[in-house]
Formats: sequence, structure tokens, C-alpha cells
Amino acid sequence: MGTMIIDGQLVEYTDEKNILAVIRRAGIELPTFCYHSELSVYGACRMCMVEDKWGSTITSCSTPPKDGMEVWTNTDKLKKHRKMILELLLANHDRDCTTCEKSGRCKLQEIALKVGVKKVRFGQEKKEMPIDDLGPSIIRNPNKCILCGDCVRACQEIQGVGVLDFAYRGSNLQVTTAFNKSLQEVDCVNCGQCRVVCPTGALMIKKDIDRAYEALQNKNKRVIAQIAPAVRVAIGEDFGLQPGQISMGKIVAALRKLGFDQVFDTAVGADLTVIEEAEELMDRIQRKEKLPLFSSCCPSWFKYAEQKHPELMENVSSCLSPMQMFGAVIKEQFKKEKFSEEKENIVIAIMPCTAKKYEAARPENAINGERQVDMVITTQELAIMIQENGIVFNELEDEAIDMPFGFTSGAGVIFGVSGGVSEAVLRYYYKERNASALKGISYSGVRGMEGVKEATAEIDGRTVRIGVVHGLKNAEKLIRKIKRGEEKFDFIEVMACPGGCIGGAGQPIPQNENVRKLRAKGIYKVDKSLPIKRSDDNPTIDALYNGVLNSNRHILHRDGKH
Ligand code: HC1
Ligand code: SF4
Repeated sequence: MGTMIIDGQLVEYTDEKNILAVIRRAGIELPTFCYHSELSVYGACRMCMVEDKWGSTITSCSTPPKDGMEVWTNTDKLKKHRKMILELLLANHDRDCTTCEKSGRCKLQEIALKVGVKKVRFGQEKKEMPIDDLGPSIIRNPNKCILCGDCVRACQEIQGVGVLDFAYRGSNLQVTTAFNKSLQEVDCVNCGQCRVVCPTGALMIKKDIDRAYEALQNKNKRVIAQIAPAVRVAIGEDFGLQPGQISMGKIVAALRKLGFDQVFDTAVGADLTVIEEAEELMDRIQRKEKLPLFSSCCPSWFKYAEQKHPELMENVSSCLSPMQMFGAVIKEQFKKEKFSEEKENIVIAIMPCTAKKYEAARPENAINGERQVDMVITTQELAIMIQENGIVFNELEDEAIDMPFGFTSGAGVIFGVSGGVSEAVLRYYYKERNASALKGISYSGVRGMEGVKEATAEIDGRTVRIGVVHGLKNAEKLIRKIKRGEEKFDFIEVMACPGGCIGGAGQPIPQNENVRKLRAKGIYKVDKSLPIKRSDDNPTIDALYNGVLNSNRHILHRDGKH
């Protein structure tokens, strides 16, 4: 706690870790490339320099505030300095802005405009480097990289994966993978958190928009959408709405305008997952074997577990993710005679997540060689499609999802936020169906934005211990504790992205804790508004178990067993 003088104004600070945070809190927008409040301070881009009262320049991101300190943020010296940095960055940057997919959302472009760069005085020195587009989720274009290191730190500090790093020296400095391999060939888990922090077009979502248009224009295809829980509280941000604003009705309307034949909610798939996973857990608890059970619905976590802890794979639930379960159910349902008009059924999943593209393409998720989810379009891609087609999103009248999967439960929707899977499973176990039981579960410890949460519940006279983690680095820490015998759990929910799917890399950017909190609030608001709270109370689920799943329940599991 103290006071500083910023640009001649007295400003109070409390627990801000650096001058930059105090400056921004004072309403001054100092440009930065390499500063992210949730990552370690790197101090490389030098854009956040300020001048003290003696005329010395200091990086505000790496300097803590001091009582009585006086700084200036926009002197002539600083302006010149920032312009020079921008010019040098632009000199080595592939400047095809008109066709760059990041155009309009690029920080380099935005800051160059703000600091008034009109021309670049230096010539291009670097030769063109190959673009890595082999992977299913992320495209890496080193020609657009400005060496801020944000992706390196996100991959290491959030996920503990660390497949990106600096290589070479001086003017040859690059961010790359080991031996400059494709992300596809290293242990990248496709989470896309590197792209969330990338200020330019160096890391981009691998888009499937053109493939989606092709399917939509083909009269011989019935194109069916399923919408993930987290998409509805974030897509509005790309149309100027507040994070957390619920846009499900508008998404449904937009998809119909785009030509989708049927529109469903992935939360129905989540209801199936709840029932299958809760039963699997109870079975293991009774047998006292293969505990803790880990959730399996996050594809980045699943890949990470396969790579890093293959011995734990028998502890990972055999349940397919809600997206895959629902894809299989939709394909089964539309195979039935009354729907078969000689059209090929194409399931397109609208997801907040880049790794879902990888999951949908995994060969073992196909049945008889047929993909159950044919394509994955991220929230951002859908927003682009809506804009490209001149659909005025904010003016769309809300529309409802289609039958026969027209009902969803709150339990299915809360999957989109960290802790949601656990809360939904607990709802299923509880005998009492009243509001106070629901409230009790919500206060059990599963909710909140902490990286590691713990909850206990009494079920059938047993105490069930639940761990909830988001961020694979947090998961790794917990796994190590379990292996050392310092922790014991019955169930562990793991989501790779901060806050769960609401913080997925397919969602609009910028993302930060505040944005994620608002999105989480939106998810819980949807839950509150739905009359059905528990997965097993959803009549759609009952109809499915007595219908297409009657003799087919195995299609919901990865090993084909139940
Ligand atoms: Fe998720 Fe899931 S919650 S993984 O975050 O289990 O992506 O939203 O669709 O499959 O339902 C994502 C979200 C999503 C699945 C569900
Ligand atoms: Fe690392 Fe995730 Fe980016 Fe892969 S997608 S490089 S794992 S941050």
C-alpha cells in the first residue's frame, strides 16, 4: 500500500506487483507484447518502459511500485523509443496484413497504429521460414513471430509441456520446437494456450471453415451441429457483448441461417457422460480398484496422460467425451429408417477448444472407420462464419434446439467450467432432489477458479474424495503427490485450460481471469434457469437408453466395453 505519482497524478496502489499494473489501474493504457498478468515477467519487449524523475528509463513490468515514486509514461524519449522498437519488429515481420487471418485482432498492428508508425525505415533481413500446418489444431508461422516468448511461457507455466523454446542467437534467434520439428511430432497436446497469448498471427487455430461451407452447400449431406456448453457464454464477446452473456438462442438461430439442418446441444452428451462416469466410479470404489478415477473428457489432458503417465491410463475413465458420445448417438439416431433420406450425415461440433479437432480425428474414436464427429469448428471460427455471411448476431431472435434431443440439464451445461464434471457427478449420486442438496454440493469445494480444489462428499455411507484441477502443470503436481502417497483421491477431474473449457483456446481473445470468471458466472446462470438439474432427470437421456443405446451402450466407451 502506498502512493505514486504517474504523469503528474497521485495514484494509490495496494497489492499490485509492478508499476505497470498500477499504471493500468490508473487508466493509462501502456502497450506491451510480452506481459501477461498470469505468466511470469519476461521484460523482453521493452514497450512498457517509463521514465523516472531523473530521466532514467525502467521497465514497468519488472519493477515493483515504491511509495513516493514518480514516473512518466509518455515522454518524447519514450515515444521515440517505442516507435523504434515497432519499426525493428516490423522490419523482420511478414507484413501481408491484408490477407493475414489475425488482421484486426493483431497486437502488433494495433500498437503500430497507436504509436504512429507510418513507415518502416529498415529493410527485411530474415529469409522466409516454413509454416508448420501439419497438426490438427494449431498452425505455427515463424515469419509472424516477434520473439516475445509468451507462447514459451504459456506452454511451460500453464501446461508444463514445454515444447516451445528459444533457439539460436542474435539475429537468428527463433522460437521453435526441438530440432525444429512440427508441433505434430513433439509432445504438444493441442491445447492452444500458446495461441491465446500470441500477439500476432504466429500461432493460429487451424481452421475448418472452408470444409464446413463445403458440407453446408452439398445437398446430399445432412449437416448436424452440436454446441458445447462453454461456447454460449463467450461467442458474444466477438460481437461486443459482455463475457458471460448467454447467447445460446442466437447461436442456434445463426447456425440455421448458415444452413445447418439440425442443431443440438453437447450438454446432452455431457448428461450421458455423467451417468456412465458416475457408475464407473461407484463400481471402482466398491471393488477398491484402479482409483483414483481420472476424468477423460479433456483431449489435451488425455494426450498428456498417454505421453507422460501411460501407467495411469487404466485409471483414466473409459468414457468418451460428451462430444464423442453425442456424435456417436447422433449418427446412430440418424441412421434409423425414418431419417434416412439417402443423405450422408455430417456432425459438426462447435467447441471452445482447439484440441477437440485432434480428438475428433483420433482413429480409435471412429466406429467401423467412420468418424463420429466429422469436423470441429471453434467458437472463433463460428464467429468468423457469422461475420462472413453478414448475419447480425446481436439482432437474431433466440431459437430453440431441435428435437429429439431438445432437453438439457444444468448438470450437462456446467461441464463447461472447471469443477462442473465433479458437481454434475455428485448431483447424480445424491438421493435428495431439493434445492438445499444442490446448494450443499455447490459449496462442497468444487467451484471456484483455484488451480487445485478438493471436495468430499458422503455417498451411501462412504466418504468420496474428489480433486479438481485445471492446467496440466497443476495436474502434474497432484499426480506426483499421489505417487508419493501424500494425497489420496477417489476421483480427479482434469481440464487443461485455465478455468476449464470456458478458457479454451478456441474462445474469443483476450482472455484473463476476469473474463473467465464472468463466463463461469454465465454458465451457472444457465444452470439456474434450467428446470432439470440432474442428468438422470433429463427425459432425453431416458429415451436414449431405451432407444438407440438399448443394445449399443458400448459406443459411449473408448474400449467399446461397458
Ligand atoms: Fe468442454 Fe465437454 S465441457 S470438454 O470443456 O466435457 O471443449 O464446453 O464440449 O466433450 O459437454 C469443450 C466445453 C465440451 C466435451 C462437454
Ligand atoms: Fe504447448 Fe499447448 Fe501450444 Fe502445444 S498447443 S505448443 S502444448 S501451449
